[in-house]
Amino acid sequence: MAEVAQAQTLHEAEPRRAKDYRSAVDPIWCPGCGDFGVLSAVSEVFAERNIDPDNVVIVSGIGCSGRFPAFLRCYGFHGVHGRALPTATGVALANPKLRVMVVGGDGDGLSIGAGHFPHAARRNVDLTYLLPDNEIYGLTKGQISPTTTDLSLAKKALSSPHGSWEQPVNPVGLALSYGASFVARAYSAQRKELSKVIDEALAHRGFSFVQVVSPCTTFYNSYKTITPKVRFIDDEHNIHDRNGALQLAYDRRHVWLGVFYRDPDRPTLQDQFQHIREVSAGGRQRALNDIFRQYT
Ligand SMILES: Cc1ncc(C[n+]2csc(CCOP(=O)(O)OP(=O)(O)O)c2C)c(N)n1
Ligand code: SF4
Ligand SMILES: [Mg+2]
Repeated sequence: MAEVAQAQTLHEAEPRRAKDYRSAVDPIWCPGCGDFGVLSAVSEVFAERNIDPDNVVIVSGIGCSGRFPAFLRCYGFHGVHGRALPTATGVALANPKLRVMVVGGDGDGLSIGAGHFPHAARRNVDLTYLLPDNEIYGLTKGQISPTTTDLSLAKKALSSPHGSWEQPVNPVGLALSYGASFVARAYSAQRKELSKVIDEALAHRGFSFVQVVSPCTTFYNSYKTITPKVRFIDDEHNIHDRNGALQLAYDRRHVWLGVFYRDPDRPTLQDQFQHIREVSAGGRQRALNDIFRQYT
């Protein structure tokens, strides 16, 4: 009953505050986990935009970061490992009016779920994909992930007793190569910039991808190695130049933060489906309801 009463207050109260978007469930993340910053930034941006929680669906992967929907007061779907993007694509197509956000970690999105990333990006599904990247499998206690760059930071990595010789992937580089229409990187420890980037990602029509560097204090504490490398993308960077964006993404000396690339004009998958609906409705095909009526 308390939940119902709170939900009613949320609809009546204007303007909404960040805490209005938080559920009654408190995160059980470890102290200092970068995901706290990501959660705060998301709820702040929702509040700044006064987004109606009834129109928001958060679809998450499995992992520490995958617990997101439990902590937010809106619709949520915590599905199976690596399948957040196809699930979210279905949600976004079924009701294009919804604001769909996907939250999933580096393991979820770049290991088991890696096959879905290119297709969501190239189809330009209108959703926002936040990838909290801690360079480790946090939930399963510290195995190396596709983005692990420095094994000396991995506290356990019991699955790699002889070290790792695997080249890490670059999430921003991948998103750019896959044809994402909005690509950005943020850092959980740079809260102001993180909120700004999430805000811009939400404002974008199309597939907006944000890698959020989000250290795992328990199994891969990268704050000290990342912080000195941080640089902010300035206005001189041409945001419409994919090749220039790739160069920034693969700069090994620095961790560039901000928006790398944006193409606001590409039709979304939802636009294409709407077009097909209109073309078929205007042509020989009959609406499904008409067909069903024949058999009732
Ligand atoms: C099909 C399947 N395989 C493996 C697992 C075990 N598992 C759960 S979370 C996870 C990786 C989590 O890493 P990441 O996506 O980076 O999230 P983090 O916990 O670091 O936020 C794995 C391998 C699972 N739940 N389901
Ligand atoms: S194990 Fe790592 S990623 Fe998971 S809650 Fe703890 S600090 Fe965060
Ligand atoms: Mg991870």
